[in-house]
Amino acid sequence: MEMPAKNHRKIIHIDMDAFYASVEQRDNPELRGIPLVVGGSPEGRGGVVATASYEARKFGIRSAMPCKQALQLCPHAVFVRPRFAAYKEVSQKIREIFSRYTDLIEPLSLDEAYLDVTEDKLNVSSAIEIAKQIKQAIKDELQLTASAGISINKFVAKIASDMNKPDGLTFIGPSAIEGFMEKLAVEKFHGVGKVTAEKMKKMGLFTGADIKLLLQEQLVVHFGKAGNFYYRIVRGIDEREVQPHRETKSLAAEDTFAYDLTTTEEMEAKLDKIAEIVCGRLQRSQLNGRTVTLKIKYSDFRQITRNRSLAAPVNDLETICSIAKQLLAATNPEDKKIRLLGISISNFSGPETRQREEKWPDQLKLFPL
Ligand code: DCP
Ligand code: MG
Repeated sequence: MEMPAKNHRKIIHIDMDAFYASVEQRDNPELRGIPLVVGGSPEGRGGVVATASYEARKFGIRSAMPCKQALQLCPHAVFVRPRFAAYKEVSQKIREIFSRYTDLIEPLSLDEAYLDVTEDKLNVSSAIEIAKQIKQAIKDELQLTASAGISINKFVAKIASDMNKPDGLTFIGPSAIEGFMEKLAVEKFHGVGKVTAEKMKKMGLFTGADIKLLLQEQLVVHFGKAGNFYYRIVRGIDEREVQPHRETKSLAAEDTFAYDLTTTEEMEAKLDKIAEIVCGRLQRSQLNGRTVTLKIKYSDFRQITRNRSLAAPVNDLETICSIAKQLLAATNPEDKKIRLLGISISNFSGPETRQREEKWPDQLKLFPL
């Protein structure tokens, strides 16, 4: 197998196999080896499939499908409700396993993460070997399987992890990348949603090779800023870094009232509650903010915001509450009826704050439950 050259990064993307369903099958032996659907109930409306065991996938059952349809495809499938706390616990444990090798871990959801192992804490050096060891640790310690994709950038590593599921390990080395990208169908590009994929196909763009024939300017005309990304990615260029913390720009809470507020007393009582929620979130995220913003929506739907920036960042309830009330007082609140109040804190400094250079979002996942 070809090894990444010294000047290349070593990126691993790990994604758990049939995550919720595998945890259920692990914890409930009677659910093993059978078509299992985790999600809403098949009776009634609105229930959707969060995920299905590989046994259920043989019948065509997929994430986000209505449970009713899943039941039609496989009448003997067993349906269970999700247990998010259990999945969160597993998620923390897999992150602990990752952290044995690197601190450059960028979780994308509970069950997947990018790892930059260009330098690894245990001096294993080979990214393929690290991926093998991580998969083995997940098996031994958590009785679950994961699939790994290994390459020199995030984009290719992510696609690779999906190629040999379940329990897969796929390495796409530097010299294979261009050919790989040329063959790749546009709907497999993460970041390209259904709508964009349809648009591309209408333009005769079916694979990376088709996109490669267009000039960068043409791609920008058709796809906006994303066009620049497509231009580079079909050439195997993706310099996005593995970002250990997602930047949180602001934290906010707001409340729309069942009836319009007319007295300062009522408004302040609501602000107390809203401030409590915002502060709780700030403190849990270990963030301090310098700017407090008050949002007011009136009964005629007009909306205003007022903010104040402090000399030093804060996260204590008393300060935030008192600033919000001062901002409110300055708006002559009793002159109008108020239907919504909100408080947001921004301008952070704290361990989570980092400037992100990343411009291209990873595919957003729908969690319809
Ligand atoms: N999920 C969800 N709704 C979706 C997609 C996913 O609730 N539309 C949840 C359930 C999945 C988990 O997120 O178990 C992880 O999503 P994946 O896309 O990684 O799917 P799985 O891990 O279930 O299967 P795979 O083996 O294909 O990764
Ligand atoms: Mg998964």
